[in-house]
Amino acid sequence: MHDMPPNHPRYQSLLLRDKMANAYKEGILADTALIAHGRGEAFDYILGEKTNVAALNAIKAASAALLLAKNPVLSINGNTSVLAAEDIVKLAQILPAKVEINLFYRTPQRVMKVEEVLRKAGATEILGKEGDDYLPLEGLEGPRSRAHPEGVYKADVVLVPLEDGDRAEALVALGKTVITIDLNPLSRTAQTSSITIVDNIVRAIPLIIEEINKLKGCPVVDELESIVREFDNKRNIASSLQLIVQYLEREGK
Ligand code: PTJ
Repeated sequence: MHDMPPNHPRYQSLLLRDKMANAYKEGILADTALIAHGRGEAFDYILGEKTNVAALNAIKAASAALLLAKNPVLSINGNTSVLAAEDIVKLAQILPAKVEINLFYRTPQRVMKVEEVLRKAGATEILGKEGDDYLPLEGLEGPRSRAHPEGVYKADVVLVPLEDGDRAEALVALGKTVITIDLNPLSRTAQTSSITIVDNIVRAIPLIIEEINKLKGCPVVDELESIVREFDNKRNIASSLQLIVQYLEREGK
């Protein structure tokens, strides 16, 4: 970490930047990962860097969908592994859910690096490794179409944080419930997913864990089903946009 006093107003954000820059140097991240991170930061700024009510609403629906799933899978890319590996492992354990590496810019070296990050965070079973079986996902081309037969391929609910639009669209077209975490409510991923959490992944995953622990006590499946049924993603994304507008109006006064 560069010399940065903890009382610096942008301390948390600078810590994350440093983590990402180091991970890039270690070869864990894609060439454009830092650009993706910067875009996320910009949206986080205009959301007041806080989890808002619309995000909490989506987090509740996502948690219920994950609890109801027969085969939930957490799909992990470079950015997600660097920003949230420990929380991802915790989430996979409490559900339980499978963890699968899926990279947009897939190279064998990066797959191994991401695997190492997940192992260091405590993951024991990881799908999508080099040499693992895979089947092509309809609607995607090349290495990006790889899906593990026991993982994303047969999953009913998939969490795909910080994803690209094509993949989210392809998974939805295959009839899967797609949950994403994306700070940009206008991205194609955000717009096409089944449940979109417009929040920073570093805040959202711990909140999903908290919500799942709460909902786990829920004795009736009906209640979880009605949480998912009543959730309207389009309306919820519109609320996120409204909250951005309100925040900017307040700041502009
Ligand atoms: O590791 P790979 O090869 O799979 O590549 C990963 C990246 C993220 C580089 C790749 O999937 C990509 O280029 O993604 P995009 O199309 O830039 O989309 C990433 C989305 O995540 C953008 O809409 C960002 O606003 C959003 N985002 C970035 N950082 C965060 C975030 N959302 C939530 N929390 C963040 N910390």
